[in-house]
Amino acid sequence: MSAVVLVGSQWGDEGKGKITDFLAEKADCVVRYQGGSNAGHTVEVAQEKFMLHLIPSGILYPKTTCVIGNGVAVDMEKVISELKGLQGRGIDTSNLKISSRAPLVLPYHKKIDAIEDQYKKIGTTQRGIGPAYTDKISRVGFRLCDILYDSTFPARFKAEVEHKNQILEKVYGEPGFNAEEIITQVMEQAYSLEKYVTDTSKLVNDTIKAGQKVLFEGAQGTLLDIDHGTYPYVTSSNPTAGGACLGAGVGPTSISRVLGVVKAYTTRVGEGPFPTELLDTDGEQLRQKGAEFGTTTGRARRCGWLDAVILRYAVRVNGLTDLAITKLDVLDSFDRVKICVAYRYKGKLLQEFPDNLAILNDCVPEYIEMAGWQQDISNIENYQDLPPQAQDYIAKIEELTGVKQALLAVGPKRSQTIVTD
Ligand code: 2SA
Ligand code: GDP
Ligand code: MG
Repeated sequence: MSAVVLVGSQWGDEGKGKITDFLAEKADCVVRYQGGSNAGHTVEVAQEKFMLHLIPSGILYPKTTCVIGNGVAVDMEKVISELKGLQGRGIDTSNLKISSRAPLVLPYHKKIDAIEDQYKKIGTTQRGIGPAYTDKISRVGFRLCDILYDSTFPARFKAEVEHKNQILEKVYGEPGFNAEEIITQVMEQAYSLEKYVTDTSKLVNDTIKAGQKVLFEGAQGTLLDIDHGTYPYVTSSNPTAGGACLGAGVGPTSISRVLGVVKAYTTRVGEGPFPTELLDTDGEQLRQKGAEFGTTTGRARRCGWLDAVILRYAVRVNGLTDLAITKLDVLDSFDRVKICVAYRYKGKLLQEFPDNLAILNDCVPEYIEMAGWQQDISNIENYQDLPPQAQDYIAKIEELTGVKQALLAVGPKRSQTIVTD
């Protein structure tokens, strides 16, 4: 049995797209299980760069089935445009499957997201993700199967648009939507995607039972998880490993490995606490060398040193079995690098990641400092050829987390990946 969950161990943008693409060569099926078009997963192959948002990062391999699972918030307009973009670049997208049960992101969700973020100040991507999941939980959402197979859809949808218009007009003083227009629009979109729509839980379970390899591709990261993250500065889904079971419709007994993708330093995009954030030239150096700008929105990402308190927490809540460390090359030019090993809070040393943001805001990182390697490592192909300081840095991460590294990325391209296990 081989079903691997790949999760972001920090605040997202760890390089999950790159690692998924690398592993997808040997996978029969790659499954997205949560999030939506807020995600931005970058895959670079030779001179080509692909930015994927809803479509799994296995799509570049024609033999790999790519699944958008029932846990993903599906914006049909975005799926259609992403498909067109890939097809225009000669990518075979016939291997895509979309869950008939996936909740839809509808035009009013995007508008509500943009309006509400003005006072909630989470710094969302404004892709309608929070409002779409809110409707799912409130049981007023719509799924692809509702549009495609249920004749009561137009009437139910019209009533919901009218309800949303009341909120938009009366609460926010904004114009509402023309129900007839958006009914026609969403029905056209759903029918144009119908050939991809299926019961993906059955497909994924059958694939696992047949002894084939399935890779679950997490979006965002552990600290953006609605249950385990830095609430309320989180996304509205479960990027953590448990989310793969719910968002793909598989049981936990199917999962054999949970690979945590760890960026060699830390970044965050959006608001919320960030203990190791660097507001100095070191932070700027990480941002420029690491090209730390949002893949979906282009926003500058906040940057800081690696935080082992966060990583230990990620090991715990995801049950990480091994690590894929990425972007080690970004640290190449530093003469010394730091790792946060604990937090100091009101004179006490905290080893565990706090639940409360008031505490987290007052935590001061306790750092260890290590020698940098000051050498370009982006062309190194074997682990033994890495400078000793870089090997020490990795060994320290393994020691602090208690988890071994299996993969190492030293550049954005597929070829810049070292298998170490
Ligand atoms: P949302 O839109 O409701 O999910 O926003 C809630 C918080 O989740 C953060 N978030 C992300 N953080 C990192 N990367 C994400 N994807 C894009 C990328 C982000 C971008 O790959 O760079 O382009 O800006 C992502 N998606 C959501 C978000 O910043 C909020 O803090
Ligand atoms: P994801 O959301 O986790 O898939 O990550 P993003 O694609 O949003 O951001 C990661 C960025 O780092 C992308 O631009 C990748 O091409 C790039 N990247 C991934 N791995 C490496 C690496 O090892 N070194 C460098 N320099 N860039 C990398
Ligand atoms: Mg990203």
